[in-house]
Amino acid sequence: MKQPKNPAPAQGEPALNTASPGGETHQTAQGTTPVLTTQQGIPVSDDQNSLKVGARGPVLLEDFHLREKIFHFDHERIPERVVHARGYGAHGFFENYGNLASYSRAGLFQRKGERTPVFVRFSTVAGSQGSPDLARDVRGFAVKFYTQQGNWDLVGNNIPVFFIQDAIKFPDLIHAAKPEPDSGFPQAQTAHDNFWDFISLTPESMHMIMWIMSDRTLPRSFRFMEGFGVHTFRLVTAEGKSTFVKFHWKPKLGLQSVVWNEAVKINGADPDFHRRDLWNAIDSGNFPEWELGVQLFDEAFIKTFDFDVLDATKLIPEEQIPVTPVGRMVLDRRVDNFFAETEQVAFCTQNIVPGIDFSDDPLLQGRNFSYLDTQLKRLGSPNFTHLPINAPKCPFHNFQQDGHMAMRNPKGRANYEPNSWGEAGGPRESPSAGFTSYPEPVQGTKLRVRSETFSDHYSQARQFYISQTSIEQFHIANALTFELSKVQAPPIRSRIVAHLLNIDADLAATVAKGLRLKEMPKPAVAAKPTRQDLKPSAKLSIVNNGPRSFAGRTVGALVTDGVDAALLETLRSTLKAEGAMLKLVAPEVGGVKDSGGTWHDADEKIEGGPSVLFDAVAVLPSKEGVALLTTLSAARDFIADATAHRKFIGYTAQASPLLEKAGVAIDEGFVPLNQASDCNAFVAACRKLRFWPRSAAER
Ligand code: HDE
Repeated sequence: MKQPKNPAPAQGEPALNTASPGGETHQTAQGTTPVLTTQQGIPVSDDQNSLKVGARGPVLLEDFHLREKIFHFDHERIPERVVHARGYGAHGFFENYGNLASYSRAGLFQRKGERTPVFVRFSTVAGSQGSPDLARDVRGFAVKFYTQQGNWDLVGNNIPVFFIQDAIKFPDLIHAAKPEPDSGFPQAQTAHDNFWDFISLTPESMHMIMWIMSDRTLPRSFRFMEGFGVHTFRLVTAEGKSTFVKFHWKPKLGLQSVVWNEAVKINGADPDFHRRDLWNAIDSGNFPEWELGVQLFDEAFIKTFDFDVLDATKLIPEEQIPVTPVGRMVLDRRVDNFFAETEQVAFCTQNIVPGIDFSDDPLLQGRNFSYLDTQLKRLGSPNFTHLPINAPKCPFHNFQQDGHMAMRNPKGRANYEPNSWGEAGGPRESPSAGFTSYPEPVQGTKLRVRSETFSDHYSQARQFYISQTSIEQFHIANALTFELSKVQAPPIRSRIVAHLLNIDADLAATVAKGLRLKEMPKPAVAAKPTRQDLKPSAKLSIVNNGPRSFAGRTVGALVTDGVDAALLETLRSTLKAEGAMLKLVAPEVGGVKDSGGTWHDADEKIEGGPSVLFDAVAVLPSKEGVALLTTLSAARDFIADATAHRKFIGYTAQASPLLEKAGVAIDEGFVPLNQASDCNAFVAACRKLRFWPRSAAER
């Protein structure tokens, strides 16, 4: 092919500069580079200077390019989501296993192996758009399925229960959790008076409180967390048979969380830790994957179940109704543009397709009103479905027209029906293919009341707590003590301990001691006494449901010039075989020369790559290199933090002066890496993720 006369500059090279009296940079269109234009398509000659009277004179109002550019910039922001403002999304597909067809007529569940495109957005709830990723918070797990019968939005969380039972309490809950209205802080934290004041007066939240004080709210990454539809839904067959269902997402790589001290430090070192993780995983071809599972049950189960399945503060233990996998979801494409896709995606709980239906859960019913309303506010027009990320990927036809930013309007004369224009008259109803609500018989007195079947607020909170390993119970007690230590009003602290007494006496005593409560309160008045007969459920623990391999995880290796070439090579290949990654952390980002003289670019400079960013670490300095590292506080912190966070640490004999300087005691979580053959033992240890026995309290 003939080269253009002035080829476009290579990537990373600046475009040609042309001289100017003011010395500013002008880059002019060359070769195939497009010419810059205004929104109206008018070519721009100079994008560096506004139109003035003389070089130093006032700016002219007729400068339409300046005005258009600034006008557009002024209007770049749309209101952030009132909750779940901070989020990150990716595209992928859902692949149907084929075993749900006898329960639902939904198209995506009919043909085995069929793939349905999806867009997923993960989020935190309380923080604003710029808040750090590792706030202690529930994570949103919202999935939009672009099915052939329209969009189905499963707008779930990474926790299977919720704080409240009735949507009317949602504004109060969120007001209490968000920054206090007078001071405007704290950001992205529940550790403040208003939140705990509200909670102390809302006993229905106690089950959720156990979950949010657990490590579930500190996920290591989106890839290692479960998702839940939370509410009871219905599946409906073509013959009209209904089965109740709860939806679950199970991560292929197992569950994993970070510890609190680590979370606090990650927020400083990399506030984008979770979004970066998702981006990098997809970018490197390690596509995150979950299985969609269902708990199916009928009226007969509902009659015998201990709790009301319409109460979103309760779950159904998997021991009672097992989770059946019905498909898998793979996220294999990152967004092209964060705003267009992740920010503008508009999930709506009321987006369901034929074969799926709602239950009477009052929280779900309230949500069905809220989501459509919030999208109008956020996206500014009832035409938000015209945005590509929100538009169905199946054929769709209706007579809705006009409004702000309408990209599609009906063609021809028919914009109503019934009409008598025959073929040209546009779309018509379909009693057979169309959505029909399950004809649930409903009758009753109009009442503003909470059902008595919702009144047991403590039994499942206790069940969750006793289902945790002692490590996790310790973390829950620490989290409660920390959060309540930030509460200024002592009566609020006591009221929470009073609720804990209805959950577990030891937990209440530990928190009371941690807060140094002068007096143990009486247990909170309970609408129903706590049942002591609910058995632990192993699926509720993260530690019990961790990975079996180190796949998808990362080792950070601290290296210097002279790092053992064979060791580094073997460590890299052993990790690769495991499906894990190696990142090099060096005194300078330019990299290091190994013992064989080969150059290795570093991924991080030591100050920018603290050990909190990795799942395990390896310390591989040369004899000369370690002398330098011992003088660097970041290198000492690297070791001290990895030790304090109970990580596995691979180390060479040459690393000893640094370990000594960091003041750490060698234990079985430290794996010697003296020769290449030691790498297997190190990676095998890493599969356990943490060496918990390092902390006496977690043994
Ligand atoms: Fe939401 N929720 N929510 N929520 N929610 C929103 O919709 C609301 C609830 C959840 O990534 C808003 O588009 C009410 C439970 C996720 O874009 C808003 C109630 C669960 C997302 C809203 C709840 C969720 C939202 C704000 C009580 C888990 C983010 C912006 C009845 C099952 C979706 C928006 C995304 C977002 C209302 C309770 C999950 C205001 C009224 C329970 C994952 O409409």
